Amino acid sequence: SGYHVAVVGATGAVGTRMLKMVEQSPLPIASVKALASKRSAGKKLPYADTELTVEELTDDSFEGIDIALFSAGGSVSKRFAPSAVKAGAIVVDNTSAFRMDPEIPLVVPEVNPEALRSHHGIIANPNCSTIQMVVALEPIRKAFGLKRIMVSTYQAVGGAGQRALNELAAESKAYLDGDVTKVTPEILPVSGDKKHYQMAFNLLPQIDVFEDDAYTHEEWKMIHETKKIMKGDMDDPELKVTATCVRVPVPVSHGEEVYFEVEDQNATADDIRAALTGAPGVIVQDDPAHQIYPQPAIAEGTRDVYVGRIREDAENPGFFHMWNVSDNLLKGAAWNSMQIAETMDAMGLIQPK
Ligand code: A2P
Ligand code: 11C
Repeated sequence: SGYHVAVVGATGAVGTRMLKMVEQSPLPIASVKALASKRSAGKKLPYADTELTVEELTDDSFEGIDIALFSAGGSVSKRFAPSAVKAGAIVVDNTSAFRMDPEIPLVVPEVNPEALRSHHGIIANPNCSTIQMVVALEPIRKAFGLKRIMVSTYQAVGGAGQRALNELAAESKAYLDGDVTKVTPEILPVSGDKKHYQMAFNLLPQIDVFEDDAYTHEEWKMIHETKKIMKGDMDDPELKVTATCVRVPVPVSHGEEVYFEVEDQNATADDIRAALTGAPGVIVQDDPAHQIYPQPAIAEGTRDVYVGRIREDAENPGFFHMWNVSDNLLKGAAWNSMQIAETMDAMGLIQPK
């Protein structure tokens, strides 16, 4: 016996990695179903030493399924997650469809695993840029209290999906061949928005659509998701968060410069470094004398959040800077989702049927 698992969006940038996370999980896995749109039905995907045949997602896809990992966009989750719950599956949803629903836990296992206990069948997986930031900030909040976060992100193209990665590759090649205009941008910054811009050898200060207040929706997510995840602790005073999100021409792994204020005015950079050393999911790479600091090219393919460049702000007591990097498709998505399922198993909240 073991868990029957379904991956919805199995052909995508996150879905293919979800299959890897299932394959590498220590949980007993009895079967795996790869679901995607009608376009991909019949396509083969590698799994362990065999392959899976992609099936079209329908309301009947979840019979006998214990764990359903969703990453096929918010509208697909809204439409099909209820069918999965009805069939008795636990849904871990990697889209923004349910994150702000007060009845639905929004979980990063290193930060707020206890929130899993109040689930009603659906668990929301936060946005990638939120996840890596809260993993790095939670040990600091626990030790010194946290008053304020000001974050600037350097986000990888893979966050916008496989088609965005293909666009970056095509533009980069055209640029190096001498004429980047040979490729017409169609996806970035946001596939559904009116204008599209060159990403190769460029920076785009727009991730997701603009809100009325001139913040982008990605920035909105970092602000509100962080509060929902971190303020689960009732002792925490009001936490102030602001964000600026920028897309950089890196394929995988987001970087973040996090400027934050702690409550304990006596804390030093050494204290912050000590609190992060050995913290769950965190690896400190912070040795300026030897030019050691986190980098996307090194983080890609791994599950941890790497933290470095920790330093006191020279002019504002109680304020610090740190730089963190994590694979946005793993800890930011596929791994955090599977880790939620593994944590629920360890907490006795799920078991194979
Ligand atoms: P498909 O390959 O059949 O289009 P990415 O984030 O990399 O763009 O991947 C999106 C994933 O979501 C893909 O697996 C895609 O499948 C899947 N998907 C998109 N629309 C639907 C839909 N209506 N029903 C099921 N899966 C969908
Ligand atoms: C990006 N953070 O880098 C986005 C991708 O809410 O799950 C993830 C969007 C989300 O484009």
